[in-house]
Amino acid sequence: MKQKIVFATGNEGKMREVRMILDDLGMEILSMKEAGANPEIKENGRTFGENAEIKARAVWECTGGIVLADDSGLVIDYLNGEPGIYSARYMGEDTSYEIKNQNLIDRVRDAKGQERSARFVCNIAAVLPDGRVFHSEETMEGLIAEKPAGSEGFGYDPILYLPEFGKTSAELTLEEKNRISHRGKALEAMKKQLKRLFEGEEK
Ligand code: ITT
Repeated sequence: MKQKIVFATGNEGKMREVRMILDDLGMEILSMKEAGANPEIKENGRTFGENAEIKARAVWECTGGIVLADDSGLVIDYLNGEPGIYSARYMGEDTSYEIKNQNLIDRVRDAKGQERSARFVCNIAAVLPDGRVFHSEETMEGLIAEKPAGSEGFGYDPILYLPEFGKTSAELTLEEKNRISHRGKALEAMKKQLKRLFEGEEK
């Protein structure tokens, strides 16, 4: 039987990326919904890492096994790190990203060049069957775009402009984004940690 990993997210955009990135592990990847877990999760941590661990642990309490979670967000230097760990909740969970993205662009309108620096951050927490927790964290660096562009991805992708590509994150294909993104890199690092652990345990 295939080994399973449960991924503790309710965000479909994240889940689509995660499935592609974890595909080569040869394990069955289940969303928490598919695993039948729907715990009440209070994301009251002070960092991406604390929140990722809160989500992974809450789902692990329901399912056991291996559970991964992602806490991520957009950090804008000109706004002292906002929206940061509050990215999903910024202006309210039900406010459209069209409105949130335009609002952030408006708030940085006086910033020029490098003053517009920003990044996506992703922390992945993994809880193992025995309850041990491991983390990985990565970023994708860019600038806040002058105007939103692109329709791929989700969330704040249309406003993170990536100078090396001359495009926003929402103008990359799923494959291109996964190769360079905060989530792609953090999950690759986590895959390495997990492989090392499993190999160590088989000896
Ligand atoms: P879960 O907690 O269920 O995983 P969530 O969307 O609430 O879903 P977070 O608390 O980690 O997840 O918030 C992450 C938010 O940061 C997300 O909703 C987007 O607004 C933003 N974000 C993170 N990664 C992103 C990406 O790759 N592209 C665009 N926006 C991203």
